[in-house]
Amino acid sequence: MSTLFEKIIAREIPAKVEHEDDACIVIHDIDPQAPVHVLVIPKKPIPRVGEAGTEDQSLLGHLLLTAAEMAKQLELDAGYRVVINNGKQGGEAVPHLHVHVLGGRQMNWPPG
Ligand code: DGP
Repeated sequence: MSTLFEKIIAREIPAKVEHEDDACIVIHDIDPQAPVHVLVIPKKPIPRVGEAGTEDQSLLGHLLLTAAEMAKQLELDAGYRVVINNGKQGGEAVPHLHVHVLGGRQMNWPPG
């Protein structure tokens, strides 16, 4: 069964798309936790970063570089946070790897 994000990639479920290329899609989060909150999602359905393999090395790099590019595009010049939730205790709700990019407000530490 395909994940929610596979359905968004296939345009079976609508989303506000900020960017798309051969390897990933970037959408605005439906429940934003900051004024800007986008998700960088690989088209390859890797469940979580802990299940990525060495064959995914360049894809993982691409996701981070895309996250930084999105932050520039969305004018997060004052700073931003990049987050990957992994597994249940990590707070991962959708079992398809995604990189959160959050900005537009002061981020706190430690995170909740
Ligand atoms: P995580 O907890 O790391 O698995 O993050 C999943 C994120 O996905 C969460 O911030 C909310 C977002 N999300 C869940 N359902 C939808 C949806 O249907 N559309 C969009 N755009 N985002 C969604």
